[in-house]
Amino acid sequence: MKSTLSAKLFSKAKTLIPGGVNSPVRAFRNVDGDPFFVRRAKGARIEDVDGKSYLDFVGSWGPNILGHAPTPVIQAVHEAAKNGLSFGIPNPHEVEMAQTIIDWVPSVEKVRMTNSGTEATMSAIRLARGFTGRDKIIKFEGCYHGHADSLLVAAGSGALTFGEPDSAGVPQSFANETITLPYNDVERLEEVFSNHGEEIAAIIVESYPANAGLVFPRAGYLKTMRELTSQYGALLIFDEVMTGFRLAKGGVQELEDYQPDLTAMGKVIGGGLPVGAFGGRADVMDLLAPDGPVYQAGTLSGNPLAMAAGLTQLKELQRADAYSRLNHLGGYLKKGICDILSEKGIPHRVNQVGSMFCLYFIEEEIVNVDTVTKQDFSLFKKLFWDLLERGVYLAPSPYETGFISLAHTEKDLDEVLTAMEDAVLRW
Ligand code: KE4
Repeated sequence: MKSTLSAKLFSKAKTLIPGGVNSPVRAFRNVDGDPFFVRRAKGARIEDVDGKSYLDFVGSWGPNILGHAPTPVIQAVHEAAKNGLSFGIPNPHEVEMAQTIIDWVPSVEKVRMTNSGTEATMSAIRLARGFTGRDKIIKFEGCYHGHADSLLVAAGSGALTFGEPDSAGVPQSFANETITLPYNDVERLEEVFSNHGEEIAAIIVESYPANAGLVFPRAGYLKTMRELTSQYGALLIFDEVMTGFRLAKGGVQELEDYQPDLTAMGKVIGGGLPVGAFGGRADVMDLLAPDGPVYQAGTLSGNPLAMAAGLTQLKELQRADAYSRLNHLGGYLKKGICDILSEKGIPHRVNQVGSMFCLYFIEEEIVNVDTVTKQDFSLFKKLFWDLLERGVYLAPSPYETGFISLAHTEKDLDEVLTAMEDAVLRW
């Protein structure tokens, strides 16, 4: 390993922190390498501790929709910090954030803040079980909803009834309550409901799955989920932790025009600070403590700094052209990548919606995670390192989605495309 400061830090980190990281994906295991360490970031660029700078297409996995360290957000955090860092007592920012989320996401009538996306999805599932009095939930292979036990469950051998733990430490008894199905397979979904419909508390689904790259629901798939959950008295939970406030003010719900019963949110609404939220039908949300029997809590939930950061970021997104600009930049990058790889005759597919994109080295339609695993991972890995060398940071995993921010310009995207063309020409 090169004797860079990043390398030295990583060696030290591995003696102190499991895997040297505070979240597994940061360890670069999916690209067989070691991570760099960041010193600072501004706008579309990050700088590592050795002074090398990169155009960033990860954006802290979604929160940084304005780019890094946007001045209005930094100022808002400074101002809020002067008045105190955390109270554990209601503060005005929480009311303004709740009102903003309810205004932006029509299906949300009441909302509660959490400190992460995991807390949001975990709490939404507990609430759905409390509301329906049922235990089973349905999730989909390739969808990631954070690391709560009920959600770390792969499709078991008896996928129609029992799941299998997807992580050590998850009891089989927990996995038994999670039915994991292949995504985009409407027949399997209908079969589960006809056999177990009365036992199912909820479906939880990434509205656009973005943890197996970026996968789109087939026509009618979300409609079927909505119809089956309504028919059998189960709840539909949209996990919009990544897509919410990013693809549109109202997230995928606005684009697809389906209303879930509950929505999990996060990332963008924290402006880069720790945040999550879950909300939806008032008659469901009212079961939460202290009014109702479903307990849920958090010392730092709704803390003033994350609220100030998130509210300021959302205000910036109300600029007239914010989402049209993000959509334009996403389409611009997709076209450029496809032109380069088509010219070179390399099988590929770019799934892109708004400012989210994923490059796959496979040509067929990406139906679900099974298709994703068929792609040429060696080409992905080669491209990742070739671009990093040229100052472009893509997500260090073929299962992650890329993010463009309002700080990116066409000139930045041209820089990426030039780097990609230069790299691919040498393959
Ligand atoms: P957190 O608990 O990491 O805040 O959110 C969990 C979560 C929930 N739902 C969706 C759709 C998510 O994508 C996530 C977390 N996203 C990953 C990136 N794919 C976070 C990166 C990481 O794990 O370090």
